[in-house]
Amino acid sequence: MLTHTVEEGPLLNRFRTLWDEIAPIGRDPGSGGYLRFALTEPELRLREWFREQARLRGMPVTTDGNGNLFAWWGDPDAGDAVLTGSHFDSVPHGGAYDGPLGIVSALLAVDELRAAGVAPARPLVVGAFVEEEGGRFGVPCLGSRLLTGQITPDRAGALRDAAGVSFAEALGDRPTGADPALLSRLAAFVELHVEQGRALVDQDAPVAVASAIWPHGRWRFDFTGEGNHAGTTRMADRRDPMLTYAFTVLAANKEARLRDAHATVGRVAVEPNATNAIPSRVTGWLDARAAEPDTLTGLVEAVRTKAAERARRDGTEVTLTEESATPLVAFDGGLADRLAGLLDAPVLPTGAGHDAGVLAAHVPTAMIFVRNPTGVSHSPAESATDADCAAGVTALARVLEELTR
Ligand code: HGY
Ligand code: MN
Ligand code: MN
Repeated sequence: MLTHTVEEGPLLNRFRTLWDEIAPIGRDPGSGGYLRFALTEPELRLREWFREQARLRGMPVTTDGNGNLFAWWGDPDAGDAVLTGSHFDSVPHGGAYDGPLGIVSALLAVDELRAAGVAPARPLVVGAFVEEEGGRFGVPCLGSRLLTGQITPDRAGALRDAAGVSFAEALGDRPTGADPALLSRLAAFVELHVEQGRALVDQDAPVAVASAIWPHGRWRFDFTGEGNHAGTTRMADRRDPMLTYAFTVLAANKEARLRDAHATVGRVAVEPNATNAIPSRVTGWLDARAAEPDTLTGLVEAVRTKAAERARRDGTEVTLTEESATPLVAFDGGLADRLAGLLDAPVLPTGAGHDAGVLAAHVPTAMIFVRNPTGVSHSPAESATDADCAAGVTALARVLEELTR
């Protein structure tokens, strides 16, 4: 096990030292991206690393029975605690920073406060949420949705990964679900996250405070037709769901552009998925997001209508199933303004979902973004400079000092 005592020296070096401890974990040598799916070996190693880092800091670790971990500086039962943290899991071949930066920065912020002799007047707790990306079990922010009761333990426990393993099996037990007692002991939640866009690069600012998260969701399209031989079936006789799927992808792109919204189909499954067989079924997942709820509703309805029209032409069937939905999240305005003033930082919305977006309905919540020079995320190209990450730690430490007075 890699052990690490708090290094002396500039924060930038201490960031790099701690960061280098986790950088190799789950990294795919081919793509340079990360394969850190919830509760699989790489993410389990990161959870163990988290426990070790907490132990080195004398911070007891609790769990809420849903796979979320909490390392406490102060009495877990005292109440009025300030939570900070993020997630370890990644999308397939995702970047290094999305998630882990919030956890590493939180640990280093604790070190900064202690080195400055700060004694928080209320508990400070570092959280690691499970399955934020939904990359293994299909529902994003699964851990924070369980904690807040947004999803039932039965539905969450029954979610299965591509190999058929259920979340309950991966967790080792049925998730316990909502924990209102824990939520009632939280006074605030601040999540630091790498920015997933170019706003900070264009504003030349190292950190920003979040104002809102766009409403967004995931919808599963199931297209069914008639599987048949690629060589002997006349084009006029086909009922090819791949055709309806392809048209739907183009329609989603067009309808999003018309609404200045975002629509992505990044995941598809084909049965039987053979080069020389007309598919019997094609499943495509639509990720749709828009600045306003009505725009999002209109976008999804337009895509559904176009898909149904095309299915009639193709002689195929199409069904649409909502798999997850996140309403517009307007972060606590007073808190956002207070942090923006404290940090002299810009305030900006994001189209990316976060655990902070789930907790915001239960606890005063804020987000701090750290500049991403490429603006790219959910890709190996995601990046952040050590200097900006150190600036993020400093910003988070100042915010936590302010909130735990
Ligand atoms: O998909 C998202 O917006 C987040 O990164 N889970
Ligand atoms: Mn992400
Ligand atoms: Mn994230």
